[in-house]
Amino acid sequence: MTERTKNPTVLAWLKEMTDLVQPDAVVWIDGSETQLEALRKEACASGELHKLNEDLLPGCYLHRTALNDVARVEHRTFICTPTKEMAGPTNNWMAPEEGYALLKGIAKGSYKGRTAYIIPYSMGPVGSPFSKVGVELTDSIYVVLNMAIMARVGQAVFDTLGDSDDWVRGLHCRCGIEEEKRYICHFPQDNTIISVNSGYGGNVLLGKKCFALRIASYQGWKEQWMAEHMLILGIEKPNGEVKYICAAFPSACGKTNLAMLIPPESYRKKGYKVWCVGDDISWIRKGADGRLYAINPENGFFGVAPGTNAKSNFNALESTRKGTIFTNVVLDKTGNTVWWESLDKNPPTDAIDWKGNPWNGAEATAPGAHPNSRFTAPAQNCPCISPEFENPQGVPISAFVFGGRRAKLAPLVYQAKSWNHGVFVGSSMASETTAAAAGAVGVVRRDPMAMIPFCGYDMADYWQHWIDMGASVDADKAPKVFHVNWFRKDDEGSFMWPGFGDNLRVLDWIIDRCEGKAEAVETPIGYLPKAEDIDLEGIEDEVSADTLATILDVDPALWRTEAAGIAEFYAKFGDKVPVELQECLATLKANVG
Ligand code: OXD
Ligand code: MN
Repeated sequence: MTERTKNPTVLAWLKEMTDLVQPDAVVWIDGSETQLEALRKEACASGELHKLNEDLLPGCYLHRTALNDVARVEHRTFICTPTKEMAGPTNNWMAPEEGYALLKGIAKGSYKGRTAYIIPYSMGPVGSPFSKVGVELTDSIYVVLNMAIMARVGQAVFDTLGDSDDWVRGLHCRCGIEEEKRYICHFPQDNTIISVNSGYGGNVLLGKKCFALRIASYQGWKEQWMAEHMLILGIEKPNGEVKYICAAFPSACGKTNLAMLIPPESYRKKGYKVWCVGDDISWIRKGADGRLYAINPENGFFGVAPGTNAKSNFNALESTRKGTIFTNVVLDKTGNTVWWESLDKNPPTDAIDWKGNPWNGAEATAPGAHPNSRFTAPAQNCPCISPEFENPQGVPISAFVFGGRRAKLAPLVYQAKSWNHGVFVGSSMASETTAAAAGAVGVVRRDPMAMIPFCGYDMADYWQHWIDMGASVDADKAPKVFHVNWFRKDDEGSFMWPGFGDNLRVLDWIIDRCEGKAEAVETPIGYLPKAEDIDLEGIEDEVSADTLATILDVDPALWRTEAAGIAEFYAKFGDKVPVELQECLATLKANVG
């Protein structure tokens, strides 16, 4: 094989891995369109991909995973730190030697009869001071083609890496897609990820959750930067100034929708615009001017298809109209296009469902697309992609926003009183379960900073890292921290806030607070807007003054229960919870008394 790099650490690792998995052939991915197109053709010939209507969906493909392999598998995801304590109470842990022995045993010889693809990729623009390199070895063309959308892939990556040892090793082996032998293991001390027996996105596109969150959160802790499960959006005010927000939400809270929102008409008329920098992950560093800057390390969107439609997220839908890979959605045989639940009211009648069976949307009793079916779409397709998307220096962050689904508790928005109080707010973030997830509805699940499944080390150390990052920037330069809740419900169970594009009304107040342009009311939990400072022009019929007052209220009795819930959650971390956060909890308890 012609080697594409002279990096001795890359070559040594590839030799060790190929000796282990024993492929029939080895292909270096150079990122060229010619090579990718040849792979698409090969995958179509083997049935791994299905080419969609070139006129309606140019360059788009459909893939179906195995029926037992449709989502991330948190219970089979492990952090393999030298001790269990280092992984903390919220991660599954395996000793590194045990992890390597088990996974190498499974991987051994698993590429026999198959081709090994070597994918050099950069998370972040190639050469940016924020960016990091990974090399993924995979036996799946689907993985190669998805990685080529989600990351910057190709020869330029090896060229910038040079002889450096600062790169993340990722071995992916499809094996037999056996559920009971599926493992996703992370070795933060070795910059290594091994994933076996899956072909589903989050488990196998190793640059995404595995590297850009689990390994990178650990790297950030050691190197004084942050890897966060946050979208990044820019709000352009009528005067042309753009302010950037990073926001973290647990799943099923509309993160991709917020990242690409379309301003309400009254805001559009005034000249507001929203720019999407990223919908899932932020890497954050201190800039030369002492402010915090963020990049989106990804190059595409791996979004959930069902629920995406022209009303909920026009920009996401537009992003999927070319160069996109769809996974586990419905194939409309008539037009050779795709469909998913809630795309529109016209499900195809002559179709194939995600399982590969004939499906008639007019009569079907079961969904045609898997609820976790996905699109992998290039970020550059997004009509509101930020002009700063490729900026190697990132964008300056004015505010961090945390959120969750709370039917009665959290007000529409509140501001933390300080950076450390903001860390407390993020650490106690929670969502109530919806009918979309298995199990009881309305159960409070804590998901600090939306990082529970993605933090590569002890979460209490991670909170301390947040506190330390805040201390490293001057107080007047630190982003302000907020909490939002789009999901307050009335006594009949109806949502009280319209959400979607109207969430800009709340983000607008947030930006005004950051600029010192809006006043606030001090409450036991933080600063709340004055009702008159939330602009309701155009939605006065939907959100009455009484409704707004209700979703801006703070009920001490509910917050007493919440404080007890936070204390119970913190108890899991023993005496590792930073004293600053314990103090915030004590203050909250005293305030709601
Ligand atoms: C995702 C997730 O797919 O957070 O982005 O699960
Ligand atoms: Mn995510």
